[in-house]
Amino acid sequence: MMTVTLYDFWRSSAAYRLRVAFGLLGIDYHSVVVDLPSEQNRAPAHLARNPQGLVPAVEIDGMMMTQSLAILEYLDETRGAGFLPSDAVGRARVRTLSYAIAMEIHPVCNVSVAKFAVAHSGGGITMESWMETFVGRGLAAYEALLDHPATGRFCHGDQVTMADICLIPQVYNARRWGVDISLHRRINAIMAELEEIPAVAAAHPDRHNSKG
Ligand SMILES: N[C@@H](CCC(=O)N[C@@H](CS)C(=O)NCC(=O)O)C(=O)O
Repeated sequence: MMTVTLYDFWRSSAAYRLRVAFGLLGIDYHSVVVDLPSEQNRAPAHLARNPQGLVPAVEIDGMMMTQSLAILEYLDETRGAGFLPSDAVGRARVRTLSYAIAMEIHPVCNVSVAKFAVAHSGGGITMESWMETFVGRGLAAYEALLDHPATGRFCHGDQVTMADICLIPQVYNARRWGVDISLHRRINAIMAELEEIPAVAAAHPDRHNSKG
């Protein structure tokens, strides 16, 4: 069996998605830390893996892959992961939920983006106010999207899908920045179910902080 290598950073939401996925699939991977605070992601060695200078990157099946959602879909197609439902309507819904986080909340709340906004705001914006605004607004919309007959124990039915894999790191970030999500009944119920799963617990950033 070929080794899978995850170019990882403990606090990266996108890398956290893949740690969850590998854990759920029982894929034993080798982790290589790309330290974001010291900008190792901008070093030539990492740019050769991912010209975008972002984590994660994954070496799998003889390829270097980037973009966590593309990798999740690849795992689904090649490993029968069940991260996407078998019906077209279900797949569309799981993608809708996943994109609501990965393409709307996450890019705006990338720490490098938020820091840029804070630095150019003349003191009007703090990291906390930025996160409160965009994570708060995004997860409120997510909670509303979950008000749907297809929501089950998890975001879509009773099986963990890509939507749950996107939700887990986003809730971690909400907690990290003190964003109040206590009234989001559906998100909190689903998170309680997810946190019971050993592979989900094992992927938590606190278990991967090399400085911790
Ligand atoms: N859409 C990408 C997002 C990747 C991404 O934004 N990674 C962040 C960490 S979560 C990063 O590497 N940030 C470094 C930077 O912005 O300089 C994915 O899902 O893989």
